[in-house]
Amino acid sequence: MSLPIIVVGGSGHAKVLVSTLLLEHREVLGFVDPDSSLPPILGIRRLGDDSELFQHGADRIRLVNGIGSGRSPELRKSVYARFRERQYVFDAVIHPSASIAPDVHAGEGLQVMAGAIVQTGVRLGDNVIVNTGAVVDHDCVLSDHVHVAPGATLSGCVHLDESVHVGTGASIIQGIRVGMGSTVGAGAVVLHDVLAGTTVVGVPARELSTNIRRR
Ligand code: JB3
Repeated sequence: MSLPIIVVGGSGHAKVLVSTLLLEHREVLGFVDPDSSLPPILGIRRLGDDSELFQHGADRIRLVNGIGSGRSPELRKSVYARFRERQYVFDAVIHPSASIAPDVHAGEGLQVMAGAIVQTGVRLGDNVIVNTGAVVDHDCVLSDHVHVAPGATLSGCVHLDESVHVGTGASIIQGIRVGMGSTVGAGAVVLHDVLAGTTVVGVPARELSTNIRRR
């Protein structure tokens, strides 16, 4: 039997998740968010801030990470780490219209939104988002805390290191590696490997900035 859920965060990303959870007839107790002005989400109310969570034992509830990676990818990762340290478990949220090959290996707290496709041989780390209508083709590797935004396409054998953000509608050709913490801008077409800590934009994608010092 599945345990009731509390969603961490109460804005846009949380709304999409709550919508899917309700579609799947999951019991959602509420959401926690420091912003007390937030209205209910599809009838699901704010319970309080994160301290409210600790009223519920880690063995009694499951969490869903409702923080996207829009403004700060680090926030989503730090919220995940903070609650995992205290033994809370994050449930997966998979929209029923998503297509996921049976041999896909997924870590904890996977989120796959409506219409997304995850092909055979793919390996997904913890706290990964494959957002609405994104395509992750065969044998890709998505490390922990990766976000593939709506409509982005990864061809076969693409490797995204930890905390990579692939922007809306971006495309990455087969066999490319994107280094840790890098960002691929919306609509970019990536034809070459991307070093860690780098932002690439455009068609074909070129480096916009990097936080890595090179000689
Ligand atoms: O593009 C799409 C389809 N979705 C975007 C998603 C991936 O990322 C979406 O449009 C947004 O760009 C973004 O969604 P998110 O994270 O819902 O956006 P934002 O409006 O920035 O909301 C973050 C929420 O996290 C706010 O309500 C904050 O108050 C809340 N928050 C910040 N720190 C926190 C904490 N909530 C909790 N529980 N704990 C915190 O420490």
